[in-house]
Amino acid sequence: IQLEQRLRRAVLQGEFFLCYQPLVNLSDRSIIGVEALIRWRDPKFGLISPEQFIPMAEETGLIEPIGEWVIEQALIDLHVWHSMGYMINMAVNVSGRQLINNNQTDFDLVIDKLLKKYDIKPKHLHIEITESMLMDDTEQCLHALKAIRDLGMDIYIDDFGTGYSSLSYLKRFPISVIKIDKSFVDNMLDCQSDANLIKAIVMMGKSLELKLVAEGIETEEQLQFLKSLGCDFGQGYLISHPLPNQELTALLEKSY
Ligand code: G
Ligand code: G
Ligand code: NA
Repeated sequence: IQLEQRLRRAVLQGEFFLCYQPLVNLSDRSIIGVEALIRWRDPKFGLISPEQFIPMAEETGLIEPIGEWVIEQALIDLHVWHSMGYMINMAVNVSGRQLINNNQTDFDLVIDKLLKKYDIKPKHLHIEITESMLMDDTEQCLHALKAIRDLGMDIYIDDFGTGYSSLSYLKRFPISVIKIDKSFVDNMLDCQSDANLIKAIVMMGKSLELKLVAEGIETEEQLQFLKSLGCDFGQGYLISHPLPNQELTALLEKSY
């Protein structure tokens, strides 16, 4: 209850900010996009991890205003980068509660309005959802995702391989990108079965004409191995930690 009250206050007082983690092309390490990651700085307790407050936000419905704030702030920053000539993509994490919400407003309409407000093309905004989300309330979820896809946005499936994935979801839902969970990348070079699993995911993704992102790349060896398997894109501390907007701007200036 205490966390819930603090979270309500955080929404009203704007205690959130975003960090952006680059996503690079593994072949030449060029930055093709960023993932927006929310941060909460509580005036008394300091930084609180999204792993601690997102579940509470989902339970209480506060994820709806928080999630909308995330998309708007991400588009405000993306508008700045685009106007500087950095035509990168923006990926935002979206909870099931945002797709299937209570306030009778279709998620795609909310997004469409924000895209127009900040003059961003739908192909530059991507949505990350988790495998487990596809398990819940499938029909409504499918409907909402198709509407987003019809706008021209890409949908990523996050933490792939950790949930109860049924491969049929990949066909049934309008997914264009698979993000291989960092737990597999962590162990890949020491554990043959994790390496084989990644190989299998990459092969399957390719045969379904999906793009592949590996998360949690921390070493040069991991990057080279993933590249040799044919994985398209990568993210991780080797490339960059999640950065506040001004630091991301500096990185873009340095990289181009
Ligand atoms: O950035 P960090 O590693 O602390 O993120 C932890 C988790 O919180 C990740 O799994 C990430 O997907 C989730 N997360 C970060 N930002 C958001 C957000 O804006 N919305 C939702 N729903 N989840 C987020
Ligand atoms: O589940 P999701 O992919 O949204 O999680 C993103 C989280 O992973 C972020 O909180 C980010 O800080 C963290 N992260 C990103 N890159 C790395 C990495 O190379 N190593 C580790 N341990 N965590 C990472
Ligand atoms: Na994510």
